[in-house]
Amino acid sequence: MARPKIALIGAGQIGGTLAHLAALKELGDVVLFDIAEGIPEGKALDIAESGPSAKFDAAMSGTQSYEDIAGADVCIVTAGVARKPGMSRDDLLGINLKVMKSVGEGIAAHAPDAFVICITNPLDAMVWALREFSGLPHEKVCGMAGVLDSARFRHFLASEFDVSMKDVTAFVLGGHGDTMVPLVRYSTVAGIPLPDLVKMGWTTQEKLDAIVQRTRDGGAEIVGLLKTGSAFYAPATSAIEMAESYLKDQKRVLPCAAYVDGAYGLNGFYVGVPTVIGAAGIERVVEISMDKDEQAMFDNSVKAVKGLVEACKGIDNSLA
Ligand code: A3D
Repeated sequence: MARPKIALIGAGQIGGTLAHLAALKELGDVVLFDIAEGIPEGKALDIAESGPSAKFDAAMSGTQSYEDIAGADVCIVTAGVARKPGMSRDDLLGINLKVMKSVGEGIAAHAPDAFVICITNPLDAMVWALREFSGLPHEKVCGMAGVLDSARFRHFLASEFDVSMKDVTAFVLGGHGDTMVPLVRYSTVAGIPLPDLVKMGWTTQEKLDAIVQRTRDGGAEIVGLLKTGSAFYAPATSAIEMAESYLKDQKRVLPCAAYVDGAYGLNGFYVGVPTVIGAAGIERVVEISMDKDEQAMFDNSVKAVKGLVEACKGIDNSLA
């Protein structure tokens, strides 16, 4: 059987890391697409030359032509601009909306059967716009944010408790941004919910609140340190986890920006929710019950995302 084909639209910091990880994990042959001449070709060749030492079998190529993504099984989209210090994710809206239009049309023309994972910010609005521009089925287009946000939460919790990150599960809902909703009640260490761990004296409520806030600010913390761009290792690793679940029909339960129609009282809207990712794409949206405070935070997050979607419609008439 031929290897799967993975098209990476955008060969910047995240795109290059995605290509490297896909190769190391032998997920398939990789095509890097970018408008910047030489960058995708150079990264593809560099990674291919690491193959003999890393011992992977995967073809790597770079291109400026959408024709070369033909028949891709997975497309991961990072095309656009990333945040610089002082910029919010929402500042990127106008620029990246135009990019989503060209990317959506390119995918529709050459890889209409692909499972598409959008990473470009502001995430929840861009994944919606990308789906609109591409016309692909809703279950085949999703956004990566929840896996990253919950990985950050898990990392901070594991450090606080001095336990393995493998035994920490965490739950983050809502939009990717300042209004994201880390759900403490559904986050555990080996099945023990965080509120119980506070009662057991493993941490204090104040420390837990600080970790929740650090998770919300996780992207900005990295931007502040790097100064020239935003996070890329963890975002790429998160998207690869989602792509692998699709390609291998793992049916992992992963939070992502998915099209929600019916659940959570939403009618046809992209927002961060727990999903099952398998061979059919987003196979299920998992609806959990929320208490009053959690629901209020989620509603606030949905409102923020709705505002961004409306802003997109104001910029591009074809979306209205
Ligand atoms: P960067 O290294 O700047 O790469 C972006 C690439 O896109 C560059 O190589 C550009 O040449 C290319 N590009 C620009 N316009 C086009 C186009 N029309 N077609 C094809 N390629 C184009 O950025 P990055 O890789 O660090 O980040 C990429 C995106 O991911 C940004 O929008 C970030 O804000 C976003 N991001 C999202 C998360 C989430 O958790 C959702 C995390 C980190 C970054």
